[in-house]
Amino acid sequence: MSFETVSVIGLGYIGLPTAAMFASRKKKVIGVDVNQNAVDTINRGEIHIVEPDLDMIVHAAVTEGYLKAVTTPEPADAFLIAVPTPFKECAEGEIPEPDLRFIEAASKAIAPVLKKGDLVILESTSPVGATEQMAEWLAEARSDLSFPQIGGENADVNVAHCPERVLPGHVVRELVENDRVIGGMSTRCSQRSVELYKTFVLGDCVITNARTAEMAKLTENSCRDVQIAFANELSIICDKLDINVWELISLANRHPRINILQPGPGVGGHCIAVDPWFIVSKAPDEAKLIHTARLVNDAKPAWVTNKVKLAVADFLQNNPTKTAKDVRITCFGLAFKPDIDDLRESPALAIGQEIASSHPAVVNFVEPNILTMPENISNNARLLQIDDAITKTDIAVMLVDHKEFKAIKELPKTMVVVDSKGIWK
Ligand code: SAJ
Repeated sequence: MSFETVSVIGLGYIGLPTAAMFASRKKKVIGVDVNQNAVDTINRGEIHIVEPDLDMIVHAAVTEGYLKAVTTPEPADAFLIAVPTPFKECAEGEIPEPDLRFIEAASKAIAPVLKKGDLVILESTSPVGATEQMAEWLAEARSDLSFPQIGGENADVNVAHCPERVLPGHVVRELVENDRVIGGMSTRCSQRSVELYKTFVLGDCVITNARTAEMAKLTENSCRDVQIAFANELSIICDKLDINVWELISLANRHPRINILQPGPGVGGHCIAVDPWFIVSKAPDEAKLIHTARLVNDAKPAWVTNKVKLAVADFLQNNPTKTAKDVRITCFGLAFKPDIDDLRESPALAIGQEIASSHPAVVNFVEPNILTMPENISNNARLLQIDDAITKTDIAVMLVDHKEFKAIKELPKTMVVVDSKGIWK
């Protein structure tokens, strides 16, 4: 049975580009989101997120009539669920537990419009067992239909997990080129999912079961987290031993089998700092390395903040006529990684907030990718352009290696630099 109509539930950083790719291949796509503002924006042919090239694709898809957005699900042949999977609030020191309430809400929302022959795919990054749990929620809501946990190969509705793996900033290209891991709850579920993704995916669609597909995604992001933690730990050791960590890593990386990642102010974004906890919470006694990597990366912002405080103390010692109120600090970068505007879970933002709330003078910020300061940062902060900021800085705190900062050739000789990204060294 072919897929005439595809519905994507959750029109965020993954769901909207995915919906747009299906629409660009002339599938009829119904995008569903609880956010009325997002729905209205998309229906005007515009987008509510920043992602290169996506605006043109969405605009074409909407004006040609292949993509529409709604707030309540409508019947379709395939449903892709791409909603957030955050973790639950927990006390400091406790292991965060995944929060599946958005998957549950999406399952309950599509259940009434499901029909025999439909395919439901969970794309959201999920703890092991979430796809089976989603199938249970669907079965509870629709006792008239059979699902793979009971119906197996002959189920009325097929269910699979196919995690998204695209890198923010490169989503349009990676959606097409990356290989996909397809974890069906039965062989037929997998085969039908491959057929669906082959609408636009040029990479391989590799079949496994749902639990392995869930774990594969968590493994990829945990692997990166562990490797970044190694680089961050090295940076702290090298600081103590008076060694330039960036020179050290570039030397070690000349070994044919070594490829160390780069240290920084910590790990941000909504994926790498979150997903490893989904493994740790399921296997707390076994996941020792993954757990420690999370703690190492989460501790890095406080280490950088402390470096800034030490730099202020040094500055005052070298300038005895000045008080802390006279020290002009500028933080370079607020985003969670270079050349994007995304501030979610950004270590640079956390460091900036801490400096602005503890320093007795106004703190300058430079972030070329945003126009106004985020509301939750202290009043004690102002956004400046690069050139202006450089003339008004005693202590520069380098937090994000944006291309504009890398292009700066020379800094004033008197400027003290706390460089968490090693671009001004
Ligand atoms: N970072 C470092 N040092 C490095 C590399 C990254 O400190 O050498 C930091 C970044 O500055 C950032 C954080 O890590 O704060 C995460 O950035 P990232 O570029 O590593 O990853 P994300 O979160 O943008 O996207 C990741 C990707 N996963 C992997 O590369 C394994 C992407 O493919 C996933 O689809 C995405 O998570 C996701 O949605 O899960």
